[in-house]
Amino acid sequence: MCDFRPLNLSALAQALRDNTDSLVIFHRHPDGDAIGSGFALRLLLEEMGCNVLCACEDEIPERFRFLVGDRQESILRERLPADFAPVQIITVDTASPAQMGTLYPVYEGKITLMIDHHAKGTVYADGWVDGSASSAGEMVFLLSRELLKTGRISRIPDGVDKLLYAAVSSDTGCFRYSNVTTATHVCAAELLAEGTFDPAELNHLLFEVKSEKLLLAERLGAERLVCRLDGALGIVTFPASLKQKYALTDEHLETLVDIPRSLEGVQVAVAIRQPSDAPVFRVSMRSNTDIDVSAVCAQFGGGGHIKAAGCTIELPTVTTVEEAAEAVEAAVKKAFRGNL
Ligand SMILES: [Mn+2]
Repeated sequence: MCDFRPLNLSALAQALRDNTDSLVIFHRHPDGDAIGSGFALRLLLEEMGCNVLCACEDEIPERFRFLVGDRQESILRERLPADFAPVQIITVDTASPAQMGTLYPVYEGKITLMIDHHAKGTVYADGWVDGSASSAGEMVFLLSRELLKTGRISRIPDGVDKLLYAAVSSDTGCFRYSNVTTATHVCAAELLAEGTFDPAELNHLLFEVKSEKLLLAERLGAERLVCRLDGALGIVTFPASLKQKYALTDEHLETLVDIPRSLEGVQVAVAIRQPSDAPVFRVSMRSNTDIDVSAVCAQFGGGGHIKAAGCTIELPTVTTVEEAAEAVEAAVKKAFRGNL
């Protein structure tokens, strides 16, 4: 067993090295928080004289491309320059080694620091973990101001505040979720204070603009919404056959869970999608009350936050999305007998 040191903000800032070849890693299937906080940290480290690249198991989804622009063409490991040999390796928004995919075995034991806001993770490096922070973006925001205050950088680099606002806004559902605190709003206010970006335009791009395919996926999903447990459990299932019929990608199916989540009376919202013909089912779960859906997902080896969690169901007894839905219903019942 390795003992990793928990660090606070000031210790983390001091542990950052300047003028060092560095790599910033964030979790696979990257979201706005991972991309925003990861690329903001990259710019901060560059301001400290580091040569920095970002890496992830999966490419940046199309809808987040506008955040990164031409800063880095690809974040896939195999696309990094062959002669790039980082000695400072920092992860953001990455709660466990599994979330790094194949990057982890490559960099195992070499990860310098982790910065994360997931309360229930597997610590794999020295670092700053704060389960009360809304997002990794909120933490990197505090880091950016600490670096400025202590003279490690003389200015906040162009683009950092917009990336951090995008990160915080993404992980809080545009400041609507229960992870929003006073500190989150203070962070957002300070990011806006410099007037370096247009928050209305940014939130429009993050939350309102949808591709035709995404709208199609939402319509198909809404038609497949079923309720169980007297309406307390809402489930949308999406089989591989439907995905193939309409030429949809996984990216189009990532927000399906918002459909049952918006239905009146639903306490636990579930989306179950089947990425390919194989009997493997990806489950997203949201809680509209104080029900801990990470405990439900843990029954299938998954995890996450109390109100937002996920897992993969891959069981010999489950071969269809309908069977996966039954397994989820049983798991929800088991976890909350009497409370639903
Ligand atoms: Mn996050």
